Amino acid sequence: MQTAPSAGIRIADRVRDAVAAGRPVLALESTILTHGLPVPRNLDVGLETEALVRDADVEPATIGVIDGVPTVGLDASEIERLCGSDDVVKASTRDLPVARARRLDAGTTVAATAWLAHRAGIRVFSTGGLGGVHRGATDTFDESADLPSLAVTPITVVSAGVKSILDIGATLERLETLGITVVGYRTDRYPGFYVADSGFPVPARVDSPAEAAGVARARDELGLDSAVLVANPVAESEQLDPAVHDRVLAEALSAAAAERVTGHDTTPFLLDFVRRATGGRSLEVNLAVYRGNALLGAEIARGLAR
Ligand code: PSU
Ligand code: MN
Repeated sequence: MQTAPSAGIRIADRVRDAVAAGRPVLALESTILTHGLPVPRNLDVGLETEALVRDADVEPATIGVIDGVPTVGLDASEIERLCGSDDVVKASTRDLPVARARRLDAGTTVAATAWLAHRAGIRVFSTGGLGGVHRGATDTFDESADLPSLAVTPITVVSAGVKSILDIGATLERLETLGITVVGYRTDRYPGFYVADSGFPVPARVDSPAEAAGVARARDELGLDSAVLVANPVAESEQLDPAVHDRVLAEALSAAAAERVTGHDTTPFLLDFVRRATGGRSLEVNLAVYRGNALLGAEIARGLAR
């Protein structure tokens, strides 16, 4: 059965119009709001990030699921609804059919958001940290669906790398295997989210939004279906103290093991543990990183729209 590219998805008129007119649009995810940040800060972040993007003359499109309907371009009241309720689930791509059939509200992960954004014709997406390969994945097989999804979604994703709660080396190997293009933004080092340098190199670097847009355009010209990941490090002056980082990380990992946290609960559990154990400092870093990624994503979206 042939279906329209956006069948089953609700796209806000302002987003549809901007895409149709070739104006720049930036997709934003909602799991970062529903499962990555504490209430009520999550709502402020959701709305402030949209404002930041609008101030850069780019149309923001926060993506999530309302009453089962994947929605590209949530309005303020819908963002508020997702940020304020305990009944909101976390939806990666495979969860969308169940959410739809049961009319659930859901935050969408990077995997689901990227796919929905692409279906809506959006070319750039900013997030905080990507999902990746969990530590111990050789036993658990716990690798985020973000990775295989990005291999088949031709979009540009701005992130600050992956958090060191994951196995960063294994994540980079999987990105290579999956044929996903990775470039460092003004760096030769892959960032570790809370810290500017994860200890691993990036295969290539770009030094301007225009250069990042050029790589995305080249991907399109080549007809490749994979994502371009732009890894944007936190400023060294704003990063989490590496010594604090290493100590808290070890504690978080042993707490998760002791409490037998598994599956899609793992990432929210570890993030919350790190936030409490750093007295909220990790949260401030998280927000600085996310703002930076939204701003860079907006600039790349403008570069692509030109
Ligand atoms: N990493 C973060 N913050 C987050 C997430 C990841 O630092 O909020 C969220 C993103 O939405 C990401 C998802 O797509 O968690 C990955 O979850 P999983 O590992 O269950 O696929
Ligand atoms: Mn997982």
